Amino acid sequence: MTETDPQADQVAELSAQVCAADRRGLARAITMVESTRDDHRATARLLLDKVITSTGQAQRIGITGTPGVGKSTFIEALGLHLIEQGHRPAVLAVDPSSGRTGGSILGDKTRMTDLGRRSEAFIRPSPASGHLGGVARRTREAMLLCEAAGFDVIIVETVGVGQSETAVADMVDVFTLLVSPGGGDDLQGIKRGIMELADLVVVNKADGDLAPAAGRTAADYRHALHLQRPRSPAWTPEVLTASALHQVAIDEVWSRAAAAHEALAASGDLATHRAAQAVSWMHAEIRDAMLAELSQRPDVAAAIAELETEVGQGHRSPTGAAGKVLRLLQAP
Ligand SMILES: Nc1nc2c(ncn2[C@@H]2O[C@H](COP(=O)(O)OP(=O)(O)O)[C@@H](O)[C@H]2O)c(=O)[nH]1
Ligand SMILES: [Mg+2]
Repeated sequence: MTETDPQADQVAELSAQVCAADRRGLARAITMVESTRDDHRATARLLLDKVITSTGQAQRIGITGTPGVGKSTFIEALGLHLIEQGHRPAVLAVDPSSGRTGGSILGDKTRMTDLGRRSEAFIRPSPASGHLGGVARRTREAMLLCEAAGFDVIIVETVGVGQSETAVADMVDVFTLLVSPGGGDDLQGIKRGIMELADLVVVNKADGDLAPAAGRTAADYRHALHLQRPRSPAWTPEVLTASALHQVAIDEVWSRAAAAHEALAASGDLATHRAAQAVSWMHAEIRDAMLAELSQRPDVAAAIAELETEVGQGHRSPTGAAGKVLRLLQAP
């Protein structure tokens, strides 16, 4: 009767360690969800199912901005401020470039040395793997594990490459755009779609010679935001100025982020939003699992290879080819 199931044992051990806020256990659990090995994925699924009821208590904050705008400096200052306030921040990242180039755009986590040294904080760089969907999924799963471990503010950082801002906006509650002081040209450099996702815009580097320009940039952004419809009737996006380097107005940024969170929660939009996010993650998981399943059926994989040629040469329609693959899948 006491037959052991190594996978169940491992899940029980990891989930106990995570829920006991054991940092090494948490790091191991995240490594498990980041792995693409089939057995690791299976363990990760069981683990996530086990901890899911211990998640959802954190404030999930996204931060984006172009390289050099001061994200790392800002997150370190914010993280230290949060610790002072009695919070336990976890910092995660979505950086789809890190796998491909071997060097990350974001990844200078060494810059966050003071925060990294604090036992109240947890910093995890972006999973180093190819496509955005996979990287985003693993960050989402790491976020859940961090929440189960009792981290109560999750900061997810990304840089404005490809669709990574959208992916991060889709996993957080409050999305923050960090910008530099600069003229109107700068404002136009920010993709329109990104502005529409922002709950807060922070003009960083509002210090020294850059202070007057920061004020003008803030006014430009206020004007631009004024022209667009807020994402939620409960919260109108705000523009703030701050200096991450000199730790000026970090407290104010946090208090406005917390206010946004509170307003969204009070209106019920936060719950609606999270439910929609979770359901859309599920659909993404189903799609990925289906595709993985497809590639594991040799007959189907061979048919797809043939169909690719036919479709490429224009002998068969893409729709017809997809239908043929589906019929093959349904065959026993
Ligand atoms: N003057 C000033 N410089 C800053 C500020 N925040 C960051 N920097 C500098 O900007 C550069 C890029 O910062 P970093 O945090 O690495 O930017 P990231 O690429 O967005 O992560 C570094 O040299 C920082 O010291 C700030 O508030 N004021
Ligand atoms: Mg950085």
